[in-house]
Amino acid sequence: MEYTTLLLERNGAVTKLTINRPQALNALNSQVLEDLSAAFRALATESETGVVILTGAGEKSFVAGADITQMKDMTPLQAREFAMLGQKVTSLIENLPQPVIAAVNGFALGGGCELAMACDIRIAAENAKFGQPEVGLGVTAGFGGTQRLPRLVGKGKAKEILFTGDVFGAEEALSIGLVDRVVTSAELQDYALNLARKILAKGPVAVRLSKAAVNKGMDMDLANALQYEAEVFALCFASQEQTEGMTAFVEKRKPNFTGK
Ligand code: DAK
Repeated sequence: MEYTTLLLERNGAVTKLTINRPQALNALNSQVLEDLSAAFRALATESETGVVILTGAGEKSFVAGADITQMKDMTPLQAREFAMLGQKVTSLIENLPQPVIAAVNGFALGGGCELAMACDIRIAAENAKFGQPEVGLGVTAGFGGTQRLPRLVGKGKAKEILFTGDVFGAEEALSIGLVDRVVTSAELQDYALNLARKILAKGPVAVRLSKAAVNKGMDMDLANALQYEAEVFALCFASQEQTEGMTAFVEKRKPNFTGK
């Protein structure tokens, strides 16, 4: 499928989505959000895609936030619709069965930071810049930032970031747990692709269930989350993958996973 504001590239079982509005630093307007929503809905049922990489076009920006030009004259009802569209996209990413890697290639501000936070793993180029500058524009974060940021970096740090609107670099993002690794700009896309391939070499059913267990478990109390983990673990024993993985170990060979 063709998208107006997205480039979709397939590299074996890795699908890369590139937000392609470099003239506006890949800011999220309604069209980008509609395209992302359609793309992730389609990917959810695509068995050929094992891992998704999300990045931004150009060398300067992942996503410089929601489109301020579009938001400027919104009515409260339009703002609500816009926030719901952004939240739909972030939820689609979070609930996508396959892992999603954000390759953050520059500015990840406001809605851009929120988009990256909805992904499973964040790899940042050393020139990446993060922040939630919404308070400087007279609004709160609207695409999940007030909820996902404290879950990633803790309540105090999240409040400091949300109250000050400060922009900070990749090393600081790494030190607070907002990103998982920092690499050079030149290495970023290959690093993300190799990480995707490393994941693809493992059991796809187990990887998908691991994502569900972490995400759902984080929203439960520990006792229920552990019960959920046990159910997910049990479910693996209904897959061919578990038989193949364990048989391969016993036979001292590499497993041949088929995703079943
Ligand atoms: N929206 C629209 N256009 C943007 C943009 C943005 N967020 N960011 C950059 N651009 C455009 C610039 O206007 C400029 O366009 P032209 O003037 O060339 O036509 C082009 O991209 C290049 O940008 P600059 O010339 O400004 O480039 P610089 O290198 O000088 O500066 C910058 C880069 C990233 C520091 C700067 O562009 C900047 O500060 N951008 C805004 C960053 C920002 O504040 N982002 C957060 C946006 S607020 C909600 C729903 C959603 C949200 C909140 C509430 N609800 C409904 C409750 C989300 C809010 C946000 O994300």
